[in-house]
Amino acid sequence: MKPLPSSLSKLKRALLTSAAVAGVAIALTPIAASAQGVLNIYNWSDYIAEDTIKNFEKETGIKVRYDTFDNNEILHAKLVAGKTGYDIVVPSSNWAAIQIAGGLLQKLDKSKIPNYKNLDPAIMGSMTKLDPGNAHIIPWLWGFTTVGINVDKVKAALGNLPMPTNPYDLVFDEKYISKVKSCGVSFLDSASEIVPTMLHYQGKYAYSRNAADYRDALPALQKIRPYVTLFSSSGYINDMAGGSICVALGWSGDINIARQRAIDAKNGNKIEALIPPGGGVPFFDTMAIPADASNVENAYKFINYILKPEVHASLSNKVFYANPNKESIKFVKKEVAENPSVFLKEADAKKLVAVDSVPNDIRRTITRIYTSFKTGL
Ligand code: N2P
Repeated sequence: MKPLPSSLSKLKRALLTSAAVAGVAIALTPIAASAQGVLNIYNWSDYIAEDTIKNFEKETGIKVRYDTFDNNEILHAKLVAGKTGYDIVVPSSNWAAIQIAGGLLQKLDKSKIPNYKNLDPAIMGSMTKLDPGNAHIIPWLWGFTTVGINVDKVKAALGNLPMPTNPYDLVFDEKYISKVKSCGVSFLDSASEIVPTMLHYQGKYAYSRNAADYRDALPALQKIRPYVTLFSSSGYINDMAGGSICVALGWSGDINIARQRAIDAKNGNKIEALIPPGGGVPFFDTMAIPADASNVENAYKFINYILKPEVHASLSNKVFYANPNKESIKFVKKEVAENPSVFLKEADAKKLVAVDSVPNDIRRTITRIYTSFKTGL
């Protein structure tokens, strides 16, 4: 090799020396930072406390990217398309069942989740129907699809008509919804929430395998369609809090978030999540690791972190959904623990429809019925 001209070789020497000196820093700093790596999470909107991710990052050195969705259909489509780039996803258990069958979620190594022991065995037992052996999914939070109201606005809109005993009448019975339309009615924008709830209202099994039950639900849905003023699965929280809608077919915790935001804003809107006396339609949202996740070890660290009693409690305290962590209850604020639409009284819990999954052909029927309802076509 031709010797380098002396000025160049001096420069090279200088570079090598400074690299050797700086090398300690260059070699160690980035490796130390990236050794902990990253974690990509895809969760529901309004479903976490402000400090959950911050504390996890501080505790582990892992850098989190956190994205949100607001219905199962969106998450499912992403998982089916593949290469989501996510390491943690949070499907409802009945959707997870389809994803498990399709090989889209990893089998969990429970030895990597020491806090698994904190989970309530009764809840875990009920989940084995959809995830045999609790092999793939760990519950995040749970709640139910129900009706939220702005108490004074609904009273005013109903006029002489007394409040129905069954809150679902407010949204599914033309007699009521035609009245409350004047103060704004919002429905969740999700086929798998609206259609099964209508079946349940009609006295059918919410997860019926009989396509005729779904076809029968369509005329009832079409009848009330003109009175639905908004379809929303997340924005309705602020609309309720602010008073631009007075009735929402929504999720129990979200309605309680709206209640809290109205209290904090001192705007006089009294929001209430109603508990259907005939039982509501519950959901269990669950943490899972996609089959093609890149940061699996970090995903385990996150699952284990969420299962710490004080962390799980902090989620319930913030978003008003019940958690499945039996050790967390002592960290749940008294007013949240005693809110009957968050941690249901036993009599109400018993009446909930047990979560089930439906086969693909029924899922397609549900989508068709919903689209036809929503678009009027
Ligand atoms: C999050 C609501 C999730 C409940 N805002 C529905 N699975």
